Amino acid sequence: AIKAAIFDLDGVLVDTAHYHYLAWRRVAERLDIPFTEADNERLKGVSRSQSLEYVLQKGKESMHADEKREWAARKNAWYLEYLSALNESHLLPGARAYVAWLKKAGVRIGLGTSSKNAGVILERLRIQDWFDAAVDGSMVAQTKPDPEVFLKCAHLLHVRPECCLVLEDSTAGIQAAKNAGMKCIGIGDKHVLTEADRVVSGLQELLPSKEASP
Ligand code: B16
Ligand code: MG
Repeated sequence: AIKAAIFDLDGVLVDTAHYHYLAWRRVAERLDIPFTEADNERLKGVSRSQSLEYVLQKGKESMHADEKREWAARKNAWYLEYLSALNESHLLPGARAYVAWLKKAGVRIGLGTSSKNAGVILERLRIQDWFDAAVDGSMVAQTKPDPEVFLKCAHLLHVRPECCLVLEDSTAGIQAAKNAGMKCIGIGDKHVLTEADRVVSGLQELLPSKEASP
């Protein structure tokens, strides 16, 4: 039985995935590297530094470590610029109701995100108190698809991995959940998120009117 639900942040609880896309596209444009929606899909759930490596590889661009740090910082500054307008209205449909329903059913709630900006985002959305445990990009050594972030969260929740359900919008994140031995529901397009146990278009589809139990 499912005892804990671990939520990804960007693209699952809040619509920040689009801001990441805008910021990376801006980086790619400045570096004269083509950047498509499909490229963006590959960056979802992946850490900032690994994402930059992907963009540079695509452009066959080599760069010194210092310069990489500058571009990563620039991307984050642009991303934070987009985030400055963030508020509770940016919570994705069904997020609040689904979490409330799980809590009522006695399911523990975790956060498993690659983002190092998670603190700011949770604060802006005023949802810090939703989580029994939260693990973000500053607390792990490996990025998704490595299972570290989800295993660490399960450990903090005192729930065995096989009793955890992960909610994820990215291919890398779904692979991370499966690598952790967890169940995973993909949020998005079922033709893209083929490795998930099940795919829905949004959390609202998981609400009890349509579902019997977690
Ligand atoms: P930051 P998630 C991930 O968050 C994003 O999906 C990914 O696009 C981003 O590069 C990564 O966080 C790192 O974010 O630059 O804010 O540290 O989907 O795992 O919640
Ligand atoms: Mg995500």
